Amino acid sequence: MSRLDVTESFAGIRLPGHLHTQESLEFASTFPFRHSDVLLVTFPKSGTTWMQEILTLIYSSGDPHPAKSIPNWARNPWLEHIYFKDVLQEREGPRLLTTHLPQQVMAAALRKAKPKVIYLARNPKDVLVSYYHFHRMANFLPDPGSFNEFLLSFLDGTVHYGSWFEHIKGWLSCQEELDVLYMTYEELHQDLEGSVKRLSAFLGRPMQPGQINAIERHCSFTSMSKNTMVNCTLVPREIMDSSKSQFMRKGIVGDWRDHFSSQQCELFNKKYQQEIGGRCQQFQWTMD
Ligand code: PPS
Repeated sequence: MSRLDVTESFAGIRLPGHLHTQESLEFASTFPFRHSDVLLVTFPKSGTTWMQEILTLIYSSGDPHPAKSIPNWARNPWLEHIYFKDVLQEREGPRLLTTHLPQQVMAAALRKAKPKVIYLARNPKDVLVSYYHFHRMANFLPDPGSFNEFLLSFLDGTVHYGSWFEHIKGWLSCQEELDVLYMTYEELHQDLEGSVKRLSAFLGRPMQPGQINAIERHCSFTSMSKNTMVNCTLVPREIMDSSKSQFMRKGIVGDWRDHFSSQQCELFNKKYQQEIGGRCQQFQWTMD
């Protein structure tokens, strides 16, 4: 385990060298997708792990065994991670894949095979808060500084994985040309059963009521917090220090209210208005 202090630059964004190399990023951007693939796309801290778990359970027809015995990075691997090639080699059938990369990096590869894409978004204020705490515990990310310093970097788009605003605008722009389902973290919170039904319809995987109940049980925050295949407690402390913050931290909607001052809120809302305006009106989150 190395390269904790290395930062890679790719397509104008910075990424942790612990997880990525130029070669792994290049491989992701030219990945030969199959039409049967399912690609989960998120900006970091948008509920990736939650959706990976739900997708695992949809494809196991509600059987929690794979989710409890295989780490999420092996069953829903990130295209851009160093280990991706090795994990993928053993895979057959519909492949569940994950990426944090922006649309402009992935668009060409996706246009060819048109796999199913699920874009999961979250209120960017909660993303920022979650990302800030993640920076405190993940030693492969830079020191976040104060919350205010981190907020300014987030607004500038200089945090690792780039600008949240560019990420969502890019992925929203391709709804005509790709087979994409847009969902939100807030929607999963509000109606997990309805969200699973929407997903199963999109994926063409009909689910029985008992299977949906099993997914709801296994994918609750409490249950996932105890699952060592997703809660990162098996990651050595020099890489992720759970004494500073937990990976499965709070799992709530609106935690930003306990972090933002009114000035920070005003600054954030101004940027949101400039960059996003009415683009995300279909998403269930509030900026005030
Ligand atoms: S990462 O590092 O990008 O893969 O992180 P990601 O999985 O996208 O986001 C982590 C946040 O998602 C929360 N989480 C959940 N919330 C509710 N229910 C469930 N089951 C769940 N699983 C993960 C996790 O707690 C992180 O959010 P915060 O706000 O930090 O608690």
